[in-house]
Amino acid sequence: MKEMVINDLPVTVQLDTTTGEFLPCLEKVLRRVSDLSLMFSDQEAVKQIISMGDQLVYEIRYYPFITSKSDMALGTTAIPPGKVGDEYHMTKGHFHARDDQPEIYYCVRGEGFLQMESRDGDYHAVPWKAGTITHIPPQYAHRVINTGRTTLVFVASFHVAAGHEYELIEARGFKNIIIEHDGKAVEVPNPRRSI
Ligand code: S6P
Ligand code: ZN
Repeated sequence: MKEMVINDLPVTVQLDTTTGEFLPCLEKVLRRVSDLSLMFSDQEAVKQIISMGDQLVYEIRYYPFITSKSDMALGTTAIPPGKVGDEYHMTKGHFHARDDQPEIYYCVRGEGFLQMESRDGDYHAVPWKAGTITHIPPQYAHRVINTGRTTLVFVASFHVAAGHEYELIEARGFKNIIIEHDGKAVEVPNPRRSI
């Protein structure tokens, strides 16, 4: 995240639950297929999509509420519908770098799954729809997948100091992947984990 300014006064923002945009917003990040190239199973599809213009997979908006004594942050993520090969659009997925940092995710639009997995392989895939709120405990990697036909939007609440660690997910992914099969979302074993 960008340089942060200390503000000890209350801050209120207004969220558009259709788009995930909120105002005021301090930072916006776009992630395209090339930013997730190691995350998708179908590497041929990844190469083809990048060569054809590199489609958008999701947008993130952040507001770090930095006071002189605290560092809560708000993030919203909007994942438009789409696939890479048979795999649905999804976030990269990460652990928090600090081992004492949980997070709350609140789905405000769309449908899909929240995958969570601890470092020693305790795996959960929670079906998600508007109104679902999940507490992600410390040291559970987390990834959201949009299996629906509309944009999936969720709100995240976390501490800036939690940090992001992407390496283990880049190296092994989650236990299962979620793909479209005969028009339906199905969970199948991650081929990278069965080697
Ligand atoms: C931060 C929080 C979210 C994600 C965002 C994108 O801890 O979990 O704001 O950063 O949903 O996901 P990713 O895996 O690309 O960081
Ligand atoms: Zn997180």
